[in-house]
Amino acid sequence: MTKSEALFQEAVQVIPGGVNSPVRAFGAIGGAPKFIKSAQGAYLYDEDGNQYIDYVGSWGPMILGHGSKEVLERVLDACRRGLSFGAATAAEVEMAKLVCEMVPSVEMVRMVNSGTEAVMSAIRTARGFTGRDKIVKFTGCYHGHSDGLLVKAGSGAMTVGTPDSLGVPAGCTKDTLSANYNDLGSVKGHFARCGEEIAAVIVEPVAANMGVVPPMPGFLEGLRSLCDDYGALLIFDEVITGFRLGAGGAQGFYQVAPDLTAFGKIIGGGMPVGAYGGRRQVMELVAPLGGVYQAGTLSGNPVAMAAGIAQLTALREHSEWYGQLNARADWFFGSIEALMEKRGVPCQVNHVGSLGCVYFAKEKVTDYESAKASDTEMFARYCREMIAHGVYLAPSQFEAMFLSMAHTEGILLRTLELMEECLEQSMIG
Ligand code: HOZ
Repeated sequence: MTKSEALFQEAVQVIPGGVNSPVRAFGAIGGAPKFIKSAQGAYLYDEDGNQYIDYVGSWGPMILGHGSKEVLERVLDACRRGLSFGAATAAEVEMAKLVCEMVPSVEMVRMVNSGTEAVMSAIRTARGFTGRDKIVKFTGCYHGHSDGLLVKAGSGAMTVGTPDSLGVPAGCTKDTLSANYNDLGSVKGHFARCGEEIAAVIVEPVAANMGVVPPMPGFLEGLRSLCDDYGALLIFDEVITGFRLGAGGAQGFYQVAPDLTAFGKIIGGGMPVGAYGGRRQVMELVAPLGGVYQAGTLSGNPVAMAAGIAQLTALREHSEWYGQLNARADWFFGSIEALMEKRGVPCQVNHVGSLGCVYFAKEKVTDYESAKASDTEMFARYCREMIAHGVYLAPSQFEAMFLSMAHTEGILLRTLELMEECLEQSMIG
């Protein structure tokens, strides 16, 4: 038995499913999860001493690669000065200024501890601002695990087959309306029926929790106009896309400005952080300035701020990195497509910049239904083979692949070689 297997056996006795977040249990692909001991650059190392090329990157934040020197030095320095004060710090001001400077639609920002908290608070703020209760979300988009948003959710909720969670009182979701991603008509329908009651439309500008589904041309712009027409707010959940598709996130990439934005893990450079921000007039409603209450002892934690400042500063100072990373990613995902075609594997490779997904599907994937049509059995076989060959992929068809600055051309080429070896085994099943 491997150390990972032994640890998993122990873990399931004391942690539900043996993991602290459902997708990590490998339930969608089978087998015991790998227990990770350390990471450096583009590599992960498990408790058994195996090395993996990592395409999870802690689900996005490790855009500089693991163990970035800038981030580590700043974090260690912050640790020596104190782990938590529960009081205002200069680092929070520096962090807020960085976010506002890099994302022009954000004029004020509030730090929280996770993407879940960021989204939940952004929605409360939108409801407070508009005096309305209803929100529109998209089927297959995942916005964290707060009650009102576990409606037709993506990510782990999609994998474990509980897109609507148990334990959520009907009252908590009665104001959540679902629409179809990339289908403006479905959003228009909601506005036509009850536009005056809709506080906000929340969307992942690139849906990255049902695999990766790019917005079709005009979709984000259409949401912007509908919100303007009906006096609703547009909220972008940039937990995955923020500071990844470019310094200005998806909103900079697609040139559509939301009223509010939720950020997550990436602004913590690997530490637990989230933030929400947007138009000054809206954010001025947040306590203690306004009547929308939200608080937290660990919000703006000095160690997390140190990591975030180091990562965002590096990204701001080297904006050319995005061009390099995205170009490398274009080539890599294009090569995967070519490889699959060569081997006659029916598949769709979706990607936007350094975010991508290989779906084992015959038809284009543009929304939840087409994502669900992919062959998850085939994915499971392929994913197990890839991991066995030393390529660590998210253990679910409905999660993204993340590239980092540490994924050199050599590492990507090696991945393609390993992928070619794996395809045969996974096709046979
Ligand atoms: N919901 C996360 C990915 N979209 C997974 C988080 C985790 O397991 O760490």
